[in-house]
Amino acid sequence: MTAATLITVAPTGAEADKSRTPALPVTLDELVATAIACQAAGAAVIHVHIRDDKARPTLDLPRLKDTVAALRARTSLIVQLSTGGAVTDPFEDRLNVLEASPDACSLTCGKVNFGDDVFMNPWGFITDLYQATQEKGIAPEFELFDLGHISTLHRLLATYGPPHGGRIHCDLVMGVPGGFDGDLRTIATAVQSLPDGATWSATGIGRTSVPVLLAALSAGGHLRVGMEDTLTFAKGRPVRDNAELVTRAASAATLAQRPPMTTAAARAFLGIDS
Ligand code: KMH
Ligand code: ZN
Repeated sequence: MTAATLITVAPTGAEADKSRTPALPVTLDELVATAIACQAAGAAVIHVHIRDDKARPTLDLPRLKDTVAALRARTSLIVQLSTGGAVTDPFEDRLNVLEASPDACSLTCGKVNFGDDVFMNPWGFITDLYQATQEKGIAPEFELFDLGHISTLHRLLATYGPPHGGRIHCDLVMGVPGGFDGDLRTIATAVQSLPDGATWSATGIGRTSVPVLLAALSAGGHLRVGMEDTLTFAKGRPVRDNAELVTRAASAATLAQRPPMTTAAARAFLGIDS
């Protein structure tokens, strides 16, 4: 079991509505302020989705480049850009995200029902994206929403070899209607199916957030939290800001005798240059 806990914050996502969630960081200034607060609270990685001037999700490349630069200038967080985007984003735009040269990116290993929508990730897109990460020296994080995604991950590694950085790091996204349930039994099943040597974090969507956090810590996993995944801190109590979710995760990790990893330790862990 790793002696420290890698905490990723996913502060914005592509789904939450700013008009109903004023604390959601959607401007660059809001995102940078959030990043600074979350690093101070114990995060080492930031999973980034950006919004346009009307707070709609976008994959606009100049904006992504500005975002990467601003986060690097003001924090030492590992900048992980989302290549998942929103369910409506074309594959071409999602591939193009890598042109913003982040440290890391998400790479979802299969399609999944996503509420009333479908989040599309066909094999050809996965392989194009994976090979581009290898060519550009970007560390992928394998996003797993369902058990079949783990089969695809095995196939991907067997076909194209190890990821940039050498670390096979996965994120179990649990509690999406149509994907993994967010419970201990499902975590145990998923984890025993991962490739040898892989490390993993877990995040629980909505009400599965706290159960998944506690189960992941108990099972030796790492953590992802943030307003992309939950807007409720406790029943009837909206999240105040992303930093309070990171603070809670850091406290639980410390209680579990696996305190938050520093950003420098996280870079070494994931094989990302400083
Ligand atoms: N917004 C979801 C459709 C990722 O960032 O890579 C996809 C998602 C996964 O959030
Ligand atoms: Zn995301």
